[in-house]
Amino acid sequence: MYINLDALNLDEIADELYDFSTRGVVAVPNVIGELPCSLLHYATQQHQEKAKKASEKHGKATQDFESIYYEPIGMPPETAIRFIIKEYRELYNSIGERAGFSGEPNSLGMHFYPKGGSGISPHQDYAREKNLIASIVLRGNTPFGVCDDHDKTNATYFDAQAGSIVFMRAARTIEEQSARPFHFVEGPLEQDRCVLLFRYSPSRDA
Ligand SMILES: O=C(O)CCC(=O)C(=O)O
Repeated sequence: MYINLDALNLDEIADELYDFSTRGVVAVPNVIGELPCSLLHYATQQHQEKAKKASEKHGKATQDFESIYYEPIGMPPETAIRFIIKEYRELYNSIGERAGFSGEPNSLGMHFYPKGGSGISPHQDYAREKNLIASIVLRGNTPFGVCDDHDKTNATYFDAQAGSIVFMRAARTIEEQSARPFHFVEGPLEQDRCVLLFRYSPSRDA
């Protein structure tokens, strides 16, 4: 297993994410051990040469990373990535059983942030992404920021070292769309950062 389920209290995670008095972000450290994290990082790096620099401005957000997205996810050749896809799907379902959602993650993003770069400024993820978003941190030590708006009002920071999983609420229903968390990765980054991002949108299955 790459994901250490003992590090995750799924009841608590589900309760907190969909408790609308919270901001809807839960970051859990040490979910992926050092060796699996290195294997995953190595496998993810094999995709970096196909990654493209993200446009500097995206809506109101500014961003500084290279990325590549697999939608639908398909079957990447690297065993480590196949394992994490399978394990994350199971984890998504386990949280879904507790939080009343279904579907199957159908987007895998890989983000490569350079050391010294400016990260990504506060933004909400797209409304089409549903239920749950997860960022699996494979490299880096940049805290994960959460705030109220594009100006970082009331910012708080979660420890999100390599090996962490950051879970983010996404809307399960139309009524929940207004509660999508504003989040950011603040530069200048002390270390390179590499993450795997899992998302689900029913529109991608259509
Ligand atoms: O790098 C991360 O962990 C988050 C990326 C992000 O905010 C996004 O893709 O919307």
